[in-house]
Amino acid sequence: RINGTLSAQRRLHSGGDEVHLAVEAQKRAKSNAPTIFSKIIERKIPADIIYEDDKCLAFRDVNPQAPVHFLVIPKKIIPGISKAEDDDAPILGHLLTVAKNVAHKEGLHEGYRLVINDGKNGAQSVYHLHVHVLGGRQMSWPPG
Ligand code: TR5
Repeated sequence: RINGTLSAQRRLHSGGDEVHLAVEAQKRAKSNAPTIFSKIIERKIPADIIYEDDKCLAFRDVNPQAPVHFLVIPKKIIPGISKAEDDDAPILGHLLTVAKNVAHKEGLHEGYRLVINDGKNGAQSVYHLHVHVLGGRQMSWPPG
């Protein structure tokens, strides 16, 4: 109960559930356990996959923040953009190329937004690099 109250207070002061999720996710990341996205790549858990090649996968976000919201992830395990090596440049470029090709296929002809959250301050909640593609509505700026 005390712990519950403390963590609720921390949530209140630190900005919301995304931050709480990000803090918990960062603890899990330190254990190097495979993430839920590894399980999606291995088809151990289902996802709505809309594109796949030998290097990456795109699937719809389970909690969409826009009429179209999908994620593009590398099959190689890179925990986040800050953990990418300089040698990862080709795969990073490939993720962006796939993101724009699938965005086109999804009919996002009026524009869209790409987002990569990193670490606690970026409110990253899954420590397997992913590019969010959000579209189908007017975006605003700045993001929260
Ligand atoms: O907060 P970051 O940037 O790390 O984004 C992680 C994203 O993964 C969030 O937008 C979640 O909604 C999304 N997510 C989490 C799970 C999940 C998913 N998208 C598709 N399928 C998912 N499964 C099966 N399980 C999840 N835990």
